[in-house]
Amino acid sequence: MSIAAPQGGHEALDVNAVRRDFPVLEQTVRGKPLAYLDNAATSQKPRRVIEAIDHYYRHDNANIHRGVHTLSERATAAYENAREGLARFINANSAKELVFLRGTTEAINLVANAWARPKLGRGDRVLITEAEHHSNIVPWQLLCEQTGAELRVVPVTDSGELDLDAFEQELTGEPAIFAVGHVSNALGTVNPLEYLIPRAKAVGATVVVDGAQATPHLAVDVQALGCDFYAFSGHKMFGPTGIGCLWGRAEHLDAMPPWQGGGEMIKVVRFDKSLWNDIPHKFEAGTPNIAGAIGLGEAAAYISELGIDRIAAREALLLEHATRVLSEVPGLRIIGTGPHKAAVVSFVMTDIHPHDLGTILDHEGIAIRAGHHCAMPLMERFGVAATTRASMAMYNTTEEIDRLAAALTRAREVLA
Ligand code: 7TS
Repeated sequence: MSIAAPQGGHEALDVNAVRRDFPVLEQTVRGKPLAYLDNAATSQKPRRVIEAIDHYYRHDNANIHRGVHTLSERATAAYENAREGLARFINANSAKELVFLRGTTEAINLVANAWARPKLGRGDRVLITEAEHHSNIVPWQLLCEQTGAELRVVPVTDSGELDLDAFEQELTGEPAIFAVGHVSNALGTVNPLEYLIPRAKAVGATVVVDGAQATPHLAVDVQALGCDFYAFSGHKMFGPTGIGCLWGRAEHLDAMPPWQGGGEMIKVVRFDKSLWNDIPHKFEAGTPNIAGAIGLGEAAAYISELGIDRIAAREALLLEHATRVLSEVPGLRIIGTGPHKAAVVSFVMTDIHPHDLGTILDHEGIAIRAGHHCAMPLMERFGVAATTRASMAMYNTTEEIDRLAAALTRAREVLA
């Protein structure tokens, strides 16, 4: 295990050592070494995350917060310890501001239902952007249908960045909610939250950030950002599937009614009136994904030990390389060309359908994603039905990117 570089130090990551942390990378697919370039869909899991889950089931498995026996105490400590670690990971004020949920999708639905629905009505506005993932569009659309509020959308420019003039114009309508992605999954654009959030807060909006694509790549400090809610998913940051978090300001979470009822989320249940548990447990009805939370805590510790700055530096290098070599492939057009991007390259190739490319690349052992990336309005904005997307993590190599470019050049010769 590499230890995080000292403050200000920029000793580069040892990529070969990092790759050895990920058992899944040591395989061939269709006779070729696996080149896993689909990290925006889900990232791979380091051995220590797999082992933390394994350890829990082998030694500590018990239900939490209720048992009086040793295993239950251990399971509860491990689960709450994971929460503490994740709270530190995003610099939350307190671990009670961090709710364990299934992931970003469930987190945004929770905010829409428990925070926004009781407050909004006809005449209110919900502002989102054209670049959002469906999970930061559809919950707001449902909310607007239920409350009579109006959904407004900030467009993106030809380079895939938010149109800041249009954003300013929308703020004059004083939206009640501004829901925005930190990093676009489809294009890789990093939104300028340090500008957007204070502006939206100044007109009284509640700011909800979809951080699904940010936590694996950038340092996230929810207090410095100044947003109201921040959602993220474990599986995109080297943790397990089916677990993620909603961070919310304590005063908001305290003021919100529960969303789902059941065990865990109550203090007292009587037929005439029940009393809700304290936050964050008020929002964790039923037996949670205990092993998932423990695995996610371990994933955050892994990222912290590698050093998020060193991860970001490595990914910047991969992005620069991928942008250069893919731009040289004949007939290839990159969509999303802004100056601030995570290591995602989305592209189309003249006369070749992304799904055909995906199949050809799989024969080369290269895993990418082809499709609309759950961002159909964004595809429509760029006049395409789908793109091919290579999304990198710090364990990827320039050789893998070169293999991708070579395979695309050959595909073009065969198909176009
Ligand atoms: N928000 C963004 C920006 C995402 O990229 C995704 C998943 C989600 C929300 C939903 O996260 P979940 O963990 O609740 O499913 N994005 C992708 C993708 O780009 N390819 O597959 C899933």
